[in-house]
Amino acid sequence: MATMTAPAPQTPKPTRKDYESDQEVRWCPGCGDYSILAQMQRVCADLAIPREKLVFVSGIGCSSRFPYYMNTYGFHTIHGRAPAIATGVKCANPDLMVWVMTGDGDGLSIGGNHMLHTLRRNVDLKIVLFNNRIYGLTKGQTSPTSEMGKITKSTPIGSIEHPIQPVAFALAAEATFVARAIDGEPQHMQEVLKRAAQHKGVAFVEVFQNCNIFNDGAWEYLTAREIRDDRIIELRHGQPMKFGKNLDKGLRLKGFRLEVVQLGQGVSESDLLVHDETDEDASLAFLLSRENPDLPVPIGVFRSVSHPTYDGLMKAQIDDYTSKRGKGDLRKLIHSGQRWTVGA
Ligand SMILES: Cc1ncc(C[n+]2csc(CCOP(=O)(O)OP(=O)(O)O)c2C)c(N)n1
Ligand code: SF4
Repeated sequence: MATMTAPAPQTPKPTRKDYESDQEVRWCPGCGDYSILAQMQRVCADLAIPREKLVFVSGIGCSSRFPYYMNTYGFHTIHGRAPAIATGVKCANPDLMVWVMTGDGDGLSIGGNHMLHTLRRNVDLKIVLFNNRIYGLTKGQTSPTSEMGKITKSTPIGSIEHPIQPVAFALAAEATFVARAIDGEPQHMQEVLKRAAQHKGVAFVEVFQNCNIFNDGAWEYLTAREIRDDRIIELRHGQPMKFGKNLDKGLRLKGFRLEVVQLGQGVSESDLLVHDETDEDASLAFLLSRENPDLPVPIGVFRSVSHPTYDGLMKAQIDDYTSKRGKGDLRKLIHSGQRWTVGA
């Protein structure tokens, strides 16, 4: 008689709710952070990432409250130090997917040095930088992305600092995945976060995020419905760089610079630049990342290349050394060499 085997129990596909914690969300009503949280929860559900494999690490700031709201592992750490702590988490637990959630102040001011080295080392971390061009938590002082001349509580007669461009910074550090999204474009943000999650190596995502209390409308000059199509260009790998309401404008190279051209006036699609996110040479991506009032602002994936990861190289080095020299003995090491006894 044929034996019947019972079908293996099916685990239901997770939903966004599975990734929501029971904590009350304490961001101001209308804050752009809500959108980032919602898209992240959707992406985790869509990719069915097991909750016990996920860790969110943050520094200090409104954005850094993020780990409380995810029903996963998480650390709310110290100002600017999330990349360092996340590096430790990832190196000690290579199976985990580790996200760093940071703000423009947290990640680029006090944490700028840590961010730089994490990016250049290609630690397999996913970094989301909430850029609201202000310090939100401390009630509206200038941040490293605030525009020149900005009036804030810390700059009552105008900021005299030139702002940093987070995407240009990440590209200059040779980050292997660099992208940009907008809080008000949820579908596009999901695509970008999914790509970041799937990237092997450091993934840096800048999100234009509105702080409606201390810097309301900071991105309106790009994102307002009436002008959005003319001010923003979506980068798509392998596609010509077109933009505009009727997709009738494009970008091409003129010498070492980018220029906007109108299609149809002696200019055809074949004259336009074609986006290649896999180009090892990040020069064009860097050109695209530069702020220029004459050019549209790119969103999407600027760069996605494959390099060995820091955590992978570290493990390989330790494994190789251990196979040659055997397992180490920390106690023996500490008690070896010259020692002193400090008397009373
Ligand atoms: C060592 C240290 N210095 C300064 C502060 C004060 N502080 C708290 S959050 C913050 C900046 C937060 O700005 P940002 O990273 O842009 O985050 P947002 O609140 O806008 O999300 C500062 C300066 C601190 N908590 N610790
Ligand atoms: S202060 Fe700004 S960034 Fe912070 S929660 Fe409120 S709206 Fe959001």
